[in-house]
Amino acid sequence: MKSKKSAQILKRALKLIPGGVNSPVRAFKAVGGKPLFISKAKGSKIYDADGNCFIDYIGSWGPMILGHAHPRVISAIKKTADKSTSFGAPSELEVTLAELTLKAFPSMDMVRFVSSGTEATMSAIRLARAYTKRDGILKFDGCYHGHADSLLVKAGSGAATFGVPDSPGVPADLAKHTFNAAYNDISSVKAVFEANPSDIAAVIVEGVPGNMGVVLPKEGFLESLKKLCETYGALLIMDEVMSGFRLCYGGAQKIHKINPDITCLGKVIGGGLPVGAFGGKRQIMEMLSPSGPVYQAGTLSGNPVAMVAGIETLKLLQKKGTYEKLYVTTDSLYKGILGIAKRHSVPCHISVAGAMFTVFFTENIVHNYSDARTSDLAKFSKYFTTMLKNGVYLPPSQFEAVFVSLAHSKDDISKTLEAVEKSFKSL
Ligand code: HOZ
Repeated sequence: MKSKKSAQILKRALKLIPGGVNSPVRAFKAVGGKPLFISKAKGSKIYDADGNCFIDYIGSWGPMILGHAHPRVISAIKKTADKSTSFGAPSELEVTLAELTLKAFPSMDMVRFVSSGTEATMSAIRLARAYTKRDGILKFDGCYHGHADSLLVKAGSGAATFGVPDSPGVPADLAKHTFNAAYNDISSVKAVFEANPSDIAAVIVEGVPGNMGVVLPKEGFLESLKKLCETYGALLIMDEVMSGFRLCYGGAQKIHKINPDITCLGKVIGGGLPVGAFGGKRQIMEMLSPSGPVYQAGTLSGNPVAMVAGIETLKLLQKKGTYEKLYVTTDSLYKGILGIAKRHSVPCHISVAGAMFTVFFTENIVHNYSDARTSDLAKFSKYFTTMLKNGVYLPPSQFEAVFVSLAHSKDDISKTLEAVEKSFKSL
């Protein structure tokens, strides 16, 4: 595999950008490699600066559910951009995307758009604190909700990958308001509530965690969480930034029949442009400025180009058979991997949620972050590296998810499985 151009760009980048990248996981450090610099992507394929072509299973970490550069999304973006790329003033497109979002998530009466998932969760926490007049929040070890200070406590994703789950720079005075519990362990949640009965403003949980790798909620876990929140007067915030339109059109809350007080969205809702959203019950949302006193704002919030990319993506996702196709493709891929693992006696557990999954190199069923950490990270790095050499671009960390798109063809899946065969043979 040629990598001369990527290496040259990296050399320039390292002088100018910390670690040469604008988001840590993509530096490939966790798998002992060097990042590839991408030049273009189309459908299921991504191309780097040296002209190498890969079957892409990162999909920009979730948003590219239709595949890269879908013609309808691109044409809508171009038409909108012709009318200016930003107004800093309201446009009808925001109302259209709000209508689509609220219809998909009946738990929300109102929504506000922001520019990233981080902004969505950060604002949701502020709102919950204001609404309940409490400071505490409860999050789960290994869950990642973006990089706002209150949420960078025992966090997953890049924070877990790089061993900084409690990042320096987060004031201890703030972090002390973040309580932690073990995912899927309702008794650990109960214990926090019992010790702090009137301190917790909100419990924040990923719809289906994808940032310690994918981990499925145990039967009844989310329901019990909601009940505990009600008992103790705390809000339930479901972070569906990743799971929102990926598990199904309506997210984890539709599948598990949960009615959260606030929902956070991102990724798919922006069709690959920077969009986040948070929404919930009217009496909570109306506390937001300018209706109420809780301040939250953004120059690029509701950006017209981003809104139209989201609108077109959601419209295409509503087509009959869309999710069934995604599930069939995902099933054929992960079941194929399990078969290969069995043939080569590679200990392997795969957690699947809709069109995302994680291969853990462990015999344990992964129910929480400490289970996820039993995965053999050296095996993961070897797996990643062989897959890349054989034309498959996977997330470069054990604590992330593989994202399947509508553009992945049967041929992509068989080529991917051929690469898995080679990779597992060498593990
Ligand atoms: N934190 C993101 C995955 N959960 C990675 C974002 C990126 O590097 O683009």
